[in-house]
Order: sequence, then C-alpha cells, then structure tokens
Amino acid sequence: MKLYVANTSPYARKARMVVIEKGLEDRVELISRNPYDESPDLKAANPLGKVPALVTDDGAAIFDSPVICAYLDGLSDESPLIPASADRWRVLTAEALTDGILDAAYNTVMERRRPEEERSEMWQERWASAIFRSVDAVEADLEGFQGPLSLAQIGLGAALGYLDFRLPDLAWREAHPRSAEWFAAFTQRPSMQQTDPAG
Ligand SMILES: N[C@@H](CCC(=O)N[C@@H](CS)C(=O)NCC(=O)O)C(=O)O
Repeated sequence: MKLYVANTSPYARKARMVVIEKGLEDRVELISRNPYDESPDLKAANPLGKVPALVTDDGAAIFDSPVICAYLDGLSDESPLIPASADRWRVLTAEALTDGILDAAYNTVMERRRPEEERSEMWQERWASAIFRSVDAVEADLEGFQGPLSLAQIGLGAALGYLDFRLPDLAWREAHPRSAEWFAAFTQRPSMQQTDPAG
C-alpha cells in the first residue's frame, strides 16, 4: 500500500500513527508530498489534492483520514482502534470532535498566511471559539480518552500536537490542565514521538 503524507500534516499524522500502532510499517510505503506542489500522483489518488491518501495493493484509493484510519484498523483484529461494542459511536464521535479541532486550527493557520487586510476577524474568532469549546468538552469528559487505545485518543493527540506546533499563542493548556496532563503522558508513545512534526 502507498500512503501519501506530508510531515507537518496533522491529518496524515493520524494515519501514520495508526500504521505504527497496528504494526503495519512493513505493508505501508510512506510517500511524502507537499499538497501545494504539482503532484499528479497525489491528485490521481485523491482528486481533492489533499493528504493523507491511501492506495491499496489492488489500486483502490481511500481517503480522507477517518476512512483511512478505519481501513487500516480493519486490516487486523488485534488491538482494535474502533471498538465493535456500543462504544463504537462514542469513539467515532470523539474522533469527529478532534478532526473538527483540526479543521478549525488548519483554517486558522491558512487564514493567517493571507495578507493581513484580506483576513476575516469573524472567521478567526469563530474557529478559535470552536477550538476552545471542543477542548472544554474534552476536559469535561477525559474519561472518554482513557482506557484501551482508540481513534479518539489518536485524534486528540494529533489535534493537541497541532495546536502546539502551529498555534502556540492559543495557549490551550491554561484552561485545560487535565487535558494537558493527558497529553504529556500520551506524547510518550513511540507513535507520537516518531510522527512529531517538530522532531
Ligand atoms: N478532512 C481531510 C483533511 C485533509 C487536509 O486538509 N489536509 C491538508 C494538509 S494538513 C491538505 O492536504 N491541504 C491541501 C489543500 O487543502 O488543498 C482529512 O481528514 O484527511
């Protein structure tokens, strides 16, 4: 399988973490692409031109990150990252929440790269509120991110890591001490350390 990634992409980081956590390194070839470069192979795999994108051994293209993560998880029954039980919907909803943090953070980063006079205050405030409300929700329900490793935890690790990497001025730890403690422990996992964009 080929997995198109970018070193700094938090969405690709989720997929790379799943590869490591599921022990799939031998089966997945990582292909680094800057999605803003002309990359015909990436666009062939994903017409949206975004990373991550996965091409399976029989040539099927799979995206976006939640679908790739679910596909990779299904390749082996060992250590399921999406539980089969009633917990399934809770885990997938928690993953959606952390993906939403990423969307709001990524939009903010892109908006900040535009000329100052073209930036929208309204959208930046809206994205910052969504980020803070969502980390508040995590802080209030950290139990949902404990226990056996799941896509909820992988998503949260990628999301908080991205806030640190690209938006440190948001200082998310200040109002979220329990989440900060969770993150400090979670970053010890080899899958977090091996995919650290700053590493
Ligand atoms: N919802 C997608 C988002 C992927 C995404 O936006 N990736 C960024 C890199 S962090 C990208 O490729 N951006 C290029 C673009 O938007 O054209 C996912 O979960 O995979």
